[in-house]
Amino acid sequence: MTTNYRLELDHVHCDKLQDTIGPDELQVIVDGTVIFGGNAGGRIGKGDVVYLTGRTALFASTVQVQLVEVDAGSNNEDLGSIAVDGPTDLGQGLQHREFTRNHAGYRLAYEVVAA
Ligand SMILES: [Ca+2]
Ligand SMILES: [Ca+2]
Repeated sequence: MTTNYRLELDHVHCDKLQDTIGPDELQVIVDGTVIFGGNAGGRIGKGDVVYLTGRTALFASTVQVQLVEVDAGSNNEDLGSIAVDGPTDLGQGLQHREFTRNHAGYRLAYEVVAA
Protein backbone atom coordinates (compact mmCIF):
# COMPACT_ATOMS: atom_id res chain seq x y z
CA MET A 1 0.00 0.00 0.00
CA THR A 2 1.23 3.44 -0.85
CA THR A 3 1.21 5.58 2.25
CA ASN A 4 0.98 9.21 1.26
CA TYR A 5 -0.31 10.63 4.50
CA ARG A 6 0.19 10.32 8.22
CA LEU A 7 -2.68 10.82 10.63
CA GLU A 8 -1.41 12.37 13.85
CA LEU A 9 -3.94 12.26 16.65
CA ASP A 10 -3.63 15.19 19.06
CA HIS A 11 -6.27 14.92 21.76
CA VAL A 12 -9.82 13.90 22.54
CA HIS A 13 -12.15 15.99 24.71
CA CYS A 14 -15.19 14.65 26.54
CA ASP A 15 -18.17 17.03 26.57
CA LYS A 16 -20.73 14.43 27.54
CA LEU A 17 -20.22 10.94 28.93
CA GLN A 18 -21.89 7.93 27.38
CA ASP A 19 -22.16 6.01 30.64
CA THR A 20 -24.77 7.28 33.10
CA ILE A 21 -22.35 6.69 35.95
CA GLY A 22 -18.95 7.85 34.71
CA PRO A 23 -16.20 7.77 33.80
CA ASP A 24 -16.32 6.36 30.28
CA GLU A 25 -13.86 3.79 28.98
CA LEU A 26 -12.84 5.10 25.60
CA GLN A 27 -11.22 3.42 22.62
CA VAL A 28 -9.91 5.28 19.59
CA ILE A 29 -9.88 2.90 16.63
CA VAL A 30 -8.14 3.69 13.34
CA ASP A 31 -9.02 1.44 10.40
CA GLY A 32 -10.06 -1.31 12.80
CA THR A 33 -6.99 -1.14 15.07
CA VAL A 34 -7.32 0.13 18.64
CA ILE A 35 -4.65 2.80 18.97
CA PHE A 36 -5.82 4.21 22.30
CA GLY A 37 -7.51 2.53 25.24
CA GLY A 38 -6.58 -1.11 24.75
CA ASN A 39 -9.15 -3.84 25.36
CA ALA A 40 -10.61 -2.19 28.45
CA GLY A 41 -10.72 1.37 27.14
CA GLY A 42 -9.02 4.38 28.65
CA ARG A 43 -10.85 6.09 31.50
CA ILE A 44 -12.07 9.59 30.72
CA GLY A 45 -14.37 11.84 32.74
CA LYS A 46 -16.67 14.66 31.71
CA GLY A 47 -14.66 17.72 30.73
CA ASP A 48 -11.44 15.73 30.52
CA VAL A 49 -8.90 16.01 27.75
CA VAL A 50 -6.81 12.97 26.89
CA TYR A 51 -3.68 13.69 24.89
CA LEU A 52 -2.99 11.29 22.04
CA THR A 53 0.36 12.71 20.99
CA GLY A 54 2.53 10.12 19.26
CA ARG A 55 -0.42 7.99 18.16
CA THR A 56 -0.21 7.99 14.40
CA ALA A 57 -1.27 5.95 11.39
CA LEU A 58 -0.06 5.91 7.80
CA PHE A 59 -2.69 5.80 5.08
CA ALA A 60 -3.10 6.04 1.31
CA SER A 61 -5.99 8.47 0.77
CA THR A 62 -8.68 8.09 3.44
CA VAL A 63 -8.66 6.58 6.91
CA GLN A 64 -11.52 5.70 9.24
CA VAL A 65 -11.51 6.84 12.87
CA GLN A 66 -14.06 5.39 15.28
CA LEU A 67 -14.69 6.03 18.97
CA VAL A 68 -16.10 3.23 21.10
CA GLU A 69 -17.22 3.24 24.73
CA VAL A 70 -16.39 -0.06 26.45
CA ASP A 71 -18.78 -1.68 28.92
CA ALA A 72 -17.56 -4.74 30.75
CA GLY A 73 -20.03 -7.60 30.48
CA SER A 74 -22.31 -6.00 27.91
CA ASN A 75 -22.18 -4.54 24.45
CA ASN A 76 -19.85 -1.66 23.74
CA GLU A 77 -21.31 1.52 22.32
CA ASP A 78 -20.33 2.90 18.94
CA LEU A 79 -19.86 6.65 19.38
CA GLY A 80 -19.54 7.18 15.64
CA SER A 81 -16.98 7.11 12.86
CA ILE A 82 -15.39 9.72 10.64
CA ALA A 83 -13.55 9.38 7.36
CA VAL A 84 -10.41 11.49 7.32
CA ASP A 85 -9.58 12.53 3.77
CA GLY A 86 -5.86 13.02 3.17
CA PRO A 87 -6.04 15.51 0.28
CA THR A 88 -8.64 17.63 2.10
CA ASP A 89 -6.90 17.84 5.47
CA LEU A 90 -3.23 17.83 4.43
CA GLY A 91 -1.43 20.89 5.76
CA GLN A 92 -4.58 22.38 7.28
CA GLY A 93 -3.35 22.22 10.86
CA LEU A 94 -5.44 20.85 13.70
CA GLN A 95 -8.84 19.54 12.64
CA HIS A 96 -11.70 19.03 15.09
CA ARG A 97 -14.48 16.49 14.57
CA GLU A 98 -17.42 15.58 16.78
CA PHE A 99 -18.69 12.16 17.84
CA THR A 100 -22.22 12.22 19.21
CA ARG A 101 -23.75 8.79 18.75
CA ASN A 102 -25.37 6.97 21.69
CA HIS A 103 -25.88 10.20 23.67
CA ALA A 104 -22.17 10.86 24.06
CA GLY A 105 -20.29 14.03 23.15
CA TYR A 106 -16.64 13.84 22.18
CA ARG A 107 -14.38 16.08 20.13
CA LEU A 108 -11.29 14.65 18.48
CA ALA A 109 -8.41 16.80 17.29
CA TYR A 110 -5.98 15.51 14.69
CA GLU A 111 -3.68 16.63 11.94
CA VAL A 112 -2.75 15.18 8.56
CA VAL A 113 0.82 15.52 7.35
CA ALA A 114 2.72 14.15 4.37
CA ALA A 115 4.22 10.71 5.04
CA1 LIG B 1 -21.57 2.49 28.04
CA1 LIG C 1 -18.30 2.10 30.05
